[in-house]
Amino acid sequence: MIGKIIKGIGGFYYVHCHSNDIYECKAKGIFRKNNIKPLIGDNVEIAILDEGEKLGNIDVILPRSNQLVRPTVSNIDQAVIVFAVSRPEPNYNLLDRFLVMIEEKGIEAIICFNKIDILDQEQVDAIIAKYENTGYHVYTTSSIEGHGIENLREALYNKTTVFAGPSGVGKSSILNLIQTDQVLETGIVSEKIGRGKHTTRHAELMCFHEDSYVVDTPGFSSLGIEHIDEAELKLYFKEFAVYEPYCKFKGCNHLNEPKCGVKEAVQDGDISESRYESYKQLIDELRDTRRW
Ligand SMILES: Nc1nc2c(ncn2[C@@H]2O[C@H](COP(=O)(O)OP(=O)(O)O)[C@@H](O)[C@H]2O)c(=O)[nH]1
Ligand SMILES: [Mg+2]
Ligand SMILES: [Zn+2]
Repeated sequence: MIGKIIKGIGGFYYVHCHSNDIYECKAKGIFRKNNIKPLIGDNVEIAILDEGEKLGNIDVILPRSNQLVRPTVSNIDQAVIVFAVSRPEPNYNLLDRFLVMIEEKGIEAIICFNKIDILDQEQVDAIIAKYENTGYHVYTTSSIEGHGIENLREALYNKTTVFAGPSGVGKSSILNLIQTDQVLETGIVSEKIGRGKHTTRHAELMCFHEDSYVVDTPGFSSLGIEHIDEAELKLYFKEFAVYEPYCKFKGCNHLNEPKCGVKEAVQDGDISESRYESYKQLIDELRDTRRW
């Protein structure tokens, strides 16, 4: 039988199968001998030892499409980067840093601005505008009022999605809603859910719909980018590529070069200033770390 590892505790792996049953499995000694550790997210073939007790053995780990380090999860299809529109104020540099990291891993990214109940529509629009021409889908939600949750949930169907973002922005609250079957567009969210009690320690995949899994991450404290090449960074600001053909110099890094298509696009308002600022700040940071 084929299934997906959703949780690992003390040498046991919990494998979620199409039947919707979860089997408690051990990994065969051969994995340990070959130094292969099953990961959350792995698609595996299991042999059932006891159908009644739901016990099994992991026989085969199917090839992984990718692997994240924090949290350690494999076969991620996409990431939702969650920021609050307020409380805490969005830190766009940090948001762009998340996007860079995810682009670098070749994973699709979605942006979600939560807590829209705190601001009025105009203020929210001004925030979204910064990502308008980036090619990223931007979702707006309020996990307190239930707004936008259903739209977001539909974007997660048939995929394994990691939720990332700073702590306190509402990741766990959103995930709690995504897992409850009827999301209330009108705002009656139970106390327990609304308060976001759930704290995140171990990575665990949660199946909320057929073939649809989500995983929460503890708030990231730091996001190292120092392994990225200075000349490579621009590749991870996807929207720059459209304007690069208008740069006079081949291999233009869009910094001090004259006749730069990207800088012109920023001036014309086609590339968001805050995105370009993030780019320059990250370049400075890369140069500083190289110097040290
Ligand atoms: N006003 C408002 N507060 C929210 C919303 N979503 C979450 N919160 C609150 O923000 C705090 C942090 O939420 P939590 O889900 O734990 O954030 P996490 O650290 O990203 O997982 C909690 O006090 C939540 O009640 C929202 O949409 N609107
Ligand atoms: Mg949380
Ligand atoms: Zn340029």
